[in-house]
Amino acid sequence: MEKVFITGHRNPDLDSICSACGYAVLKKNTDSTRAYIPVRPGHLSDSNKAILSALGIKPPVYMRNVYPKVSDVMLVPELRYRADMPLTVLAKEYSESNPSVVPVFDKDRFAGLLSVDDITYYFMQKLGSAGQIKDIPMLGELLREGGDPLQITDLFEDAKASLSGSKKRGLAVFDGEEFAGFVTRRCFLKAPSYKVIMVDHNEAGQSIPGIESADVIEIVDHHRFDASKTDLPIFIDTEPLGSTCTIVYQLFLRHGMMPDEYTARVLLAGLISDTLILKSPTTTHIDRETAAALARICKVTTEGFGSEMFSHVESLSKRDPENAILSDFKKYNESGVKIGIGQCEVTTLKDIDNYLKDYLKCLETVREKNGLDWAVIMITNVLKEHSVLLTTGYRPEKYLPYNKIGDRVYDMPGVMSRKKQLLPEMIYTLTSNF
Ligand SMILES: [Mn+2]
Repeated sequence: MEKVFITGHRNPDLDSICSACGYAVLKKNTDSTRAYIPVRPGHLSDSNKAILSALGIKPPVYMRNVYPKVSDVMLVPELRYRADMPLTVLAKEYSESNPSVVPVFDKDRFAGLLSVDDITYYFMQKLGSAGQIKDIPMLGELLREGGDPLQITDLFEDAKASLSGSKKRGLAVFDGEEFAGFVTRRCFLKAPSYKVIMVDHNEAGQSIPGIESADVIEIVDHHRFDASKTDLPIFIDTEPLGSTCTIVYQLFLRHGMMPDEYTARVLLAGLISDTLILKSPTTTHIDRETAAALARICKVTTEGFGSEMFSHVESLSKRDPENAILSDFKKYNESGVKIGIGQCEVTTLKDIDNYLKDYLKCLETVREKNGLDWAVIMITNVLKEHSVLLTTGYRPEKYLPYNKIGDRVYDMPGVMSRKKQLLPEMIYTLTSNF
């Protein structure tokens, strides 16, 4: 069955994780012709791991990239020819399909790929030295040095280059130590592309590596729209709602379906997390109604569910700064300026002096490592609707409309949303001529 991978953005937050899982359930319910597999292209933060495990939610599998791999094009032999078989056993196969290579086995162990060149070479050598051929050789006698074998996870393009750079007609493919199949030049005529549904993001730069070589067949998102051009018409549902999980629930309704209790809990977790317990200004009445409906299915209250969730959030003083900053870090390119904005949720800002210095220092490292002009992190108290902004030194920083409360530190009471509140202000400082 054809596989479709459903992925959120690279730094998977709970909305990304949960909308991918929830949408996979809806897709399975509405289309049985394909296998829908939720994946995550990045690692979960410790807090999110703790939240998911407390809620009994299984995170999607990690997927490194969607570049086509050797395993997508390799051939798996139907028959296993053994080294102690005479060449005559190949006569039928050669007259029917004229294979360029045939894998040969020594009992169960892979012995080598036998190519038509090897056979020709053997007979030419014999004719050259003896002037005639008396015996029919065994397959094992015909084998010569093979090229370097590939691994099933090798990328299509790399493998194609290895094969075309060698004199061989084919290369063996291994899964670790085990023989898995082989490739010939014909396998590389056309690169296969993975089918992908993007949720909770639509920009290729934030997506799973290799997205440019994939077929994006759907987008379900609630961010500003900056998607790549597609070859075919595709299903797109982007709405300015508080979470992608809200949109996924609305899509359940559109199909005349209700999520089961587990899926409702998954969607509610993403919704509560992205809207910061419905307090973020990104929250709409549709988010509130959706949260209420999902809470009813799970037999919980939104508030109770939210406080339980956020009680698993670790204090920033206990976390590794780089890890914390990067756990929910988004990059933007605005008027040629490369910006990175991280957001960390906390349940108090009182202990901020304990870690402020370390985080400011680390923010500079993060900026440098990522080739950014400007990096900031907003530390948001989700219970009090209050954030503090730490920033690297960057000239327009002083035009931000917030109270400076320390060197490269700003107070942002009431600011909860990176997307709706902070990012527009940062863009404004960049595009205005002060
Ligand atoms: Mn989201």
